[in-house]
Amino acid sequence: MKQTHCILIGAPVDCGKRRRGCLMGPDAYRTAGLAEAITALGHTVEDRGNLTPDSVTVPDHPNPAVYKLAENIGWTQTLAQAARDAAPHGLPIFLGGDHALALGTVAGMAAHAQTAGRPFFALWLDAHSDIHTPNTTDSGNLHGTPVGYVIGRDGFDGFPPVTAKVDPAHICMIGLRSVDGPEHAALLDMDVDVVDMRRIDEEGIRAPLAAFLDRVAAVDGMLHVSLDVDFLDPSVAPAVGTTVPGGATVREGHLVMEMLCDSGSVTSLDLVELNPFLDDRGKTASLMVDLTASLLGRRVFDRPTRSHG
Ligand code: HAR
Ligand code: MN
Ligand code: MN
Ligand code: MN
Repeated sequence: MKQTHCILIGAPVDCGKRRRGCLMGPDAYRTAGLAEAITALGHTVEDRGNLTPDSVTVPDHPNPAVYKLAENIGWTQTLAQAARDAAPHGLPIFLGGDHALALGTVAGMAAHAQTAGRPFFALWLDAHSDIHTPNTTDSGNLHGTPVGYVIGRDGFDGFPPVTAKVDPAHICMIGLRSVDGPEHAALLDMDVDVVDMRRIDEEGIRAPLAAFLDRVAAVDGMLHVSLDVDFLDPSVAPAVGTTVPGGATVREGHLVMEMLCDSGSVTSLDLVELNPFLDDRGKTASLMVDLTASLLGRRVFDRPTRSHG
């Protein structure tokens, strides 16, 4: 793939759920050699270090379960701005941090796409659909809400207004196997392309992804990829608080990344939910680095004729 300037942005967000440890994620990716893997592929890397959230104060939320609302709002502001600042200069890679970081990163990248006059798409690689609102979540964990926020659902009072709402028809979710009742109800009402594990079992992971990538390419869309560790099976990626059995295999993960690379459409990436405190000798962090390398062009064996079509 063509030489790319990769901008690493540390987002040690740990307020999107109660189990602590994702704040160590950015440094685990650095320790696992993310920058070195990228430069080995001929790209350039700029590490902007770790961000800290804006400090905001908010009134109590009507849903008493909601956890750390102010901190989540602060991170959303900070990361949306960081995304907009970085996007004109290269490919931002957001090093999480839990998935609450995507309220900011996706909102910011969508705003950038709007300014650039290009359609915006998002690929959600996750066991979960993360389409709650602060009103519908039982757990109160806001890492379950980023999709709800960026498509403009109600209930995000106090958060920055979403200036560039993401069209649900421009979202593809792959790997789903844990969807709450209110999320299921919301998804039935909209055109999100839901590729749950059953569809992967029946159709393979290639066909639905290829169809989505063709839609993105047809309109020269900008594609944001949000890769949640729990997309992968916990046997290969144990370092996550919300493991769900029956996830993607290592090879499915690499195939997705290789197809994304071939598409040439990816303009930003989140690496989320890594909890290094739960890892097994760094194996999850290393796998996430390897998957990122596949997205950026690492190949075992290149055939000039290979494509996703
Ligand atoms: N749906 C559940 C909840 O809202 C679990 C959400 C878990 N989310 C993540 N990210 N781990 O996908 O509490
Ligand atoms: Mn998630
Ligand atoms: Mn998840
Ligand atoms: Mn459209």
